[in-house]
Amino acid sequence: MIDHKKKLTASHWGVGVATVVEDKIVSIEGHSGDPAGSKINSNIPGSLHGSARVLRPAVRKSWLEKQPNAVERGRDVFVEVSWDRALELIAQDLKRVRGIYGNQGIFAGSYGWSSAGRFHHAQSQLKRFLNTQGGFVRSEGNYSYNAALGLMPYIVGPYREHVAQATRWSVIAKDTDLVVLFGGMALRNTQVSDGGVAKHRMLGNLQDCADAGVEFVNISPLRSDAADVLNAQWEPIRPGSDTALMMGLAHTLIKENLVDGAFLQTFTTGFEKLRGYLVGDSDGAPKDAEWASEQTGMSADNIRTLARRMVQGRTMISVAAGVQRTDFGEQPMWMAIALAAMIGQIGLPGGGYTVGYGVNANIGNIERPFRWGTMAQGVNPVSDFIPVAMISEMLLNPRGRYEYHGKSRVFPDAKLVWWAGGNPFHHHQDLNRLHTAFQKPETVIVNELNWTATARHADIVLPVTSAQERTDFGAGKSDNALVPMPQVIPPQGEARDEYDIYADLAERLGNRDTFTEGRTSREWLNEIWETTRDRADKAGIELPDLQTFLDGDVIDLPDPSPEQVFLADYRGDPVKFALPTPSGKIELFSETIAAFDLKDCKGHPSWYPPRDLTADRDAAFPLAMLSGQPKTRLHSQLDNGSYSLSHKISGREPVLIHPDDANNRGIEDGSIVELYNARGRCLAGAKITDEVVKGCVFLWTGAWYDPDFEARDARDRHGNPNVLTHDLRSSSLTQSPAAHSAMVQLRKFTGEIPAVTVHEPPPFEKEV
Ligand SMILES: Nc1nc2c(c(=O)[nH]1)N[C@H]1C(S)=C(S)[C@@H](COP(=O)(O)OP(=O)(O)OC[C@H]3O[C@@H](n4cnc5c(=O)[nH]c(N)nc54)[C@H](O)[C@@H]3O)O[C@H]1N2
Ligand SMILES: Nc1nc2c(c(=O)[nH]1)N[C@H]1C(S)=C(S)[C@@H](COP(=O)(O)OP(=O)(O)OC[C@H]3O[C@@H](n4cnc5c(=O)[nH]c(N)nc54)[C@H](O)[C@@H]3O)O[C@H]1N2
Ligand SMILES: [Mo]
Repeated sequence: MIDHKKKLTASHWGVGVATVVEDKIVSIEGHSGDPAGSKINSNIPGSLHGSARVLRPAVRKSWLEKQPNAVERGRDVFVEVSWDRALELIAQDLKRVRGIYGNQGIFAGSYGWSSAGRFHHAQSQLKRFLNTQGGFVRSEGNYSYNAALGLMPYIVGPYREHVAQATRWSVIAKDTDLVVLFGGMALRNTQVSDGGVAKHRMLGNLQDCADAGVEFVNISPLRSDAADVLNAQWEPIRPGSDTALMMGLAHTLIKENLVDGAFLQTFTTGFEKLRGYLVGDSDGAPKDAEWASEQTGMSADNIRTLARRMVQGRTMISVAAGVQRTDFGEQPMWMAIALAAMIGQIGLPGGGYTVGYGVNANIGNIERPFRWGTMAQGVNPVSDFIPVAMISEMLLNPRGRYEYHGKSRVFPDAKLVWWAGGNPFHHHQDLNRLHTAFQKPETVIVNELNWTATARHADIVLPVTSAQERTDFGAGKSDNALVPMPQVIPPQGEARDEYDIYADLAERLGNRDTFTEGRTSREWLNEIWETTRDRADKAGIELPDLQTFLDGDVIDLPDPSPEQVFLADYRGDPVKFALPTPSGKIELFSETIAAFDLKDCKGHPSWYPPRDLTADRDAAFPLAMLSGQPKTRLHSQLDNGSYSLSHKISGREPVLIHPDDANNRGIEDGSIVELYNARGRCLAGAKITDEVVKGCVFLWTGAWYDPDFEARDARDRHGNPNVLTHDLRSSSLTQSPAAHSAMVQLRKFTGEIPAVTVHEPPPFEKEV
């Protein structure tokens, strides 16, 4: 029986059961069907009802007064206005920008995770609306695994399809002897899956592997990147040195005659060229175990021993997505595939490689049995786009040139920027540079739940409903469950559904029906549900009507391929299942990439040390800073919720520091510290622990950026690592973000500790 005081809700981190008292969510419990529900849910009540909520439409004062440069974006005060006024301002400005610059003047790449729910998806709604208004410049790719998306088609095939075919953890438990984890497989990250996850299976699966005697090696600067149950051997290497380690392993295999020549012959192309580089024929520098030890900090003996172990039994090589979110992040993936090919177990149960285990809850666990219904976004009449991580680059260099996949392209000139469902002042690197770049457009519009730094950098801020304030249905992109998302509470303040906002805007622009097709949001939801129902029917599964579904419980669907083994078909028949690469094989040398003649990505995997390290070796910024995903929230979402706050140290994000690095600097556990480099500085709370390798500090991403413009370098008071990261991309091949490659210095903060201000709303003024 469903208790009607309690209602289901879905988020990217799982299903929750909300208890509501007087129209407020007071708590959210896990769902009984989930063996390991996520505590991230407990951020929802505090954040939805928190003081940072955007409650009314607001306009930046200088922009409203038509003196847009009077006060910088990000520092200005806001004037709250009526919905009528806000929509009229937007309609007029859209007409103005289109009239002068055409739709190429509108940038609405709008990257970000927004919330779960098939219909009220922020980007889809914005894109559909702008498509009915002549289009917009979009962005391509993501911040998660962009180097993989870009590289894989040249060398093995499309990344998304391949990772969906990852060998199942149940197969690993049965067939694998050794799993070598580059970048670990952080259990904390498997709380999350895009669109939702109804059952958290990962801990159970890892426990099964451990019980079956599978051995794990965790090659990562952070010990806790491997779950405790795995009892993994820890090899803490220097960040950004994985390619060198893999080369040392490969060199050992070559030297000791342990390479599977028959596999290389049948299934790959280009090995001889790579071999020439590894043994030093092509550049006079053999990439042997001693050389690799220099680069990585792992002993040469341990490298050789690991290489031998990898050919003794069935070995799975896993590369975490974080490892490719680095300078030259294409290389460790390519080299991992080369290493797996040399071992010769690709396509065998439990052997080969995977890039992306742990990037979400479902990789290697489950897949959807058929595709869910979706709201059509229509066609974008503007074909221009930018690679997603070039946002600052684009704003600062309108009409400038850049390289991308061997082509020279030209940046658009973005005059109006619209962001819905993402937080660039969380996700982008080098935030001081982004702050400067955000001064460039004529108009910035942001739809938000909360007064994030991005909202504070807007001219017009629209308050939108949260997933709990509207009716929807949840279904993760890689999950096998359908989750009712009935409206749980009324909208807070004057927040509105984005669909209704765009319908009214389209009306002001004279084409409401083109956007709505005459339907209400409930009618659209029904349409999407009916499409899902039809597809289920074709798969032999009966689903109820929408209302019955919304009144009911989670619907679990079957797993389409529980025994999946990645590339088993290719191994079985390399002609019939030829790979979609130019040679039809795994390309250890790519003629296509070689022909691009790039400095930062050659025709075969190559070693490039991280950029900050070569620039600042032994110099002012000796510590490598990692900034992985936080255990206590999804990115920056709901940062002012109770679970997220409970881990902060005096209100700052914790930074993990090795005891030796702390002692040298007189830092005690719980001290407030200042991290800095040539790009910026921030405060954080010291957590001293030997789970992080000496020489490396780890600052979780997602603390809302809180710049103190009166302090040096506009020091962030809160602990946002992206004031320190560079926004150079991985390479000119894929132009991917490289957040994990940054060098910093650290000291105890002795000044007066400023209060964190970003969890409170910005200053408002009345209109004069
Ligand atoms: N240093 C460093 N930086 C990183 C990373 C890293 O490892 N290190 N990781 C990168 C990765 S992998 C990613 S994916 C990105 C994530 O970057 P984002 O996806 O931009 O981060 P989120 O915090 O999820 O931002 C989503 C925003 O949408 C808002 N929102 C939620 N629901 C709705 C809605 O219905 N409508 C609207 N309009 N808004 C809504 C939330 O309040 C939030 O502000 O960060 C990247 N940045
Ligand atoms: N709780 C929670 N879970 C999440 C998210 C979240 O925000 N919160 N975000 C989700 C998203 S959008 C994504 S894309 C995934 C990201 O999933 P991943 O990309 O796997 O996660 P990261 O935390 O960036 O990196 C994993 C680990 O890689 C290690 N690492 C970093 N650089 C290097 C290196 O050069 N070499 C080696 N060997 N190791 C390195 C770090 O120690 C880090 O802990 O997580 C998802 N899951
Ligand atoms: Mo991501």
